[in-house]
Order: sequence, then structure tokens, then C-alpha cells
Amino acid sequence: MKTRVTQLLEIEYPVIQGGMAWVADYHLAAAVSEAGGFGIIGAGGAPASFVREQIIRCRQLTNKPFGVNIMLMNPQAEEIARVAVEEGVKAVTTGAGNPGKYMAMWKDAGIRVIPVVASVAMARMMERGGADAVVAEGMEAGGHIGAATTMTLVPQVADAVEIPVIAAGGIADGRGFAAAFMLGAEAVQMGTRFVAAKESTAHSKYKEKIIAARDIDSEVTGMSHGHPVRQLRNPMTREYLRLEKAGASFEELEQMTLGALRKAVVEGDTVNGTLMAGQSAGLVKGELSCSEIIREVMQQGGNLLNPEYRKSEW
Ligand code: TUI
Repeated sequence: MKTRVTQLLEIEYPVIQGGMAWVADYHLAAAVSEAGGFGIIGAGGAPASFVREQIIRCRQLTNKPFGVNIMLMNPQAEEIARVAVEEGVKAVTTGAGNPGKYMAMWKDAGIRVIPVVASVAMARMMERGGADAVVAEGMEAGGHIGAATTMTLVPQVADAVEIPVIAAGGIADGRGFAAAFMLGAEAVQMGTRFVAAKESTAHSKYKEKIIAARDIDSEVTGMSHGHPVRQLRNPMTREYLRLEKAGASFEELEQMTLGALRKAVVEGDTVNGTLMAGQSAGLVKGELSCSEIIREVMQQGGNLLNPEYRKSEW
């Protein structure tokens, strides 16, 4: 299937894997790219040296293009931005901030720049700054989120910019894929579905929680201090929300979640860990390989779209 995004990234299918901190390592990224999608190494809060190592290892597993996601709140974001240039990755996606100051450097190096945005204003700003595409991520997504839903954000971003739009947030199967295209997207990004992939090195207990999750099993913490994070409900979120309601300070709450994502992903601590996941966890029914996931999404999504979808060639 051909869209402006498959052409931009030189991939077979318009399916992009989210750059999830701790989860999106070179194993997952290489598996998604090998399956014809676009794999992404998530830098999260990692140091630049770790990200470089991940890129090198990914290249040993696949000759296909892949990218790096830079979480802009990482204190080493600037160094990682340079590592992406030095290692010559195909594309950079960014999250949780404005990547404006790095864009010229990436463009000069021929890297495709795809900021993740949660608003129309940010999408417009990114287009003016030279972005090649944007990921419009709705609040159904896991992790750090904005306020708009995917259903409302994607068409408004698609109307506001000329560059291609990639839909994210709440998409986990072919129905979500087809719906995203109907809203004006030319690719989808999925995170939660790939956390539970066979090639994902996330702890089995974390994967099991995603697979067992129902529609209403996620919570948003941190709303009161402007850092909303969607994750699966567990004793940690219950305590966090209790403290937040009681007026606990940002610092106090931060202390509670320090290292909690690692606890969930690496140690499988489902009690004290942050089990980041989107609302689409309720759609994830089992642990499939990346290739099986992409094949299923494309088959179901393609059947739903064809022949109505006119922007793409089949
Ligand atoms: O970035 C994400 N999702 C994330 S980042 C992350 S790491 C983390 N770990 C613990 C606590 C908090 C975060 C986990 N999940 N998605 C992309 C995204 N970007 N969603 C929303 C935004 C965003 C928000 C504000 C993008 C730009 C923005 O601009 C603000 C500004 O600078 O004007």
C-alpha cells in the first residue's frame, strides 16, 4: 500500500511503531521494520551512548529503514539529537515538547523529521519549521498525552497542514487503521499493540496486564500538574490519584513515580510500576509477532477501506 508516508519512509506498509520508553528497543524496532512497517527506537530517558548502541544493534538485525524517538524532556535530548545525525537514521520522531531547535540540523542531514503533536497549533508550527509529517496523537494513547481525542484531532490536523498526518492513540487493529484513513491520516502509529508483540522484550507480566485489560482499565495521573500520563490502573495509580486529590505537590508525586516505568517494563512489577498503555489495551487479545500484527491490521484495514480510499494506490 502506497501513501505519502510509505514513500517518505521507504516502507511497505503505513504502520509505524510508537517510540515507547524502555519498551521500544532495537529488538522491537528491527522486527517491525523487517515486517514492512517502520520500527522506532525509543530513547525515553536513556543517555545518548545507550541510544547510539541501540541504533548500531538495530542495524545488525535489519537493512530496512528505522527511526529514533526523542523524548524532549530527557536532559540528554540535545546529545541524542546529534547521535541521530551521526548514525544517520532514516527518521526522528519527537515527543513531549517542541523540537524546533533541532529541526534545521536534522533536515541538513537528510533525516525525515516527524514530531508527535497533540494540538492543531503545534502541528502548524511544526510544518512551518520544516517537518516532513506529523503524528497527531489523541488522548486515548498511553504515556504522556494531550487533551484532544484522536477522532477530533486527526481531521483537524489534516485540514490545517499540507504535510502527511499519521494518526495515533486508540488504534490497535484494522478497524482503527481504516478509521484513521477516513479521518485523513496516511499512516497509523501503534504503541500498546506492539508492547504485547512477541519480539517486545517488555516483561511478560506487563504484557499479560495489557492483554487482560478491558476498555475502562486505564487511568490518567498527573492531570493537576499538567503532565497527564495514561497507564493501567493498579495500586500505584490508586495511591497517586489519592495523593493528587489531597493536593500533594508536584515534587512529592514525582518522587513516587521515579523509576516506576522501568519497574513495570523490566521487572514486571505490576503493583508499584507504571504500566503505561493506551485505551486500546482492551483491543489487544494476545501476543502476536510484529509480522502477524502488521499482516492482520493491513488485511482487515485494507478490506474495510477498499475501494473507498482514494489517496492510496493498492
Ligand atoms: O511523548 C509522548 N508520550 C510519552 S513521553 C513519555 S516519557 C514520560 N515518562 C514519565 C512521565 C512522563 C513522561 C511517555 N509517554 N507522546 C507524544 C506527545 N507529545 N504527547 C503529547 C505531546 C506534546 C505535548 C506538548 C507535544 C508537544 C507539546 O508541546 C509543548 C510545548 O513545548 O509547547
